[in-house]
Amino acid sequence: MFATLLFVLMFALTSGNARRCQLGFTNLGRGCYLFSHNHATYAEANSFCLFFGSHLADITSKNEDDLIRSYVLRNGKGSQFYIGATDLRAEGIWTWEHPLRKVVGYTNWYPGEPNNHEGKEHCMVIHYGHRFKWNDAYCYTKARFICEQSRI
Ligand SMILES: [Ca+2]
Ligand SMILES: [Ca+2]
Repeated sequence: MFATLLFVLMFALTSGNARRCQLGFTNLGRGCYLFSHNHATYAEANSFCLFFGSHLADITSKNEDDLIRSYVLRNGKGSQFYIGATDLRAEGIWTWEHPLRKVVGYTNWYPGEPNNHEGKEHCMVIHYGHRFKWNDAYCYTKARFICEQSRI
């Protein structure tokens, strides 16, 4: 099954139209995104995205944020998704991981977040209960996640 998936993926990679996204990824605006159906910790989600030639999504503009939020609201297959920022390196200093840079400029934290609840929240999620605005959450919760890839 996994071998078949890999074969299909390789085929999609080599025969893909330049304007389309890799198999499994959805085109929104200028990006390609994979909205996972499986649940993983932050570290597992990060590895999954990298394995498929992508990275956990970094959301750097209102336009990109609106596209992703409206997609998950419409498609509603999960309540919580990891995206690609943490403050694991230094508490309270949020960084997008790919490429590594501080979360500055556009932000969309839910009111009261990030709150580093119990001193244990270091990974960014978007949650249905927060209208998919940003929250800091535990990194080891099994949650869905969003990978992002440049167009191929
Ligand atoms: Ca934190
Ligand atoms: Ca929080």
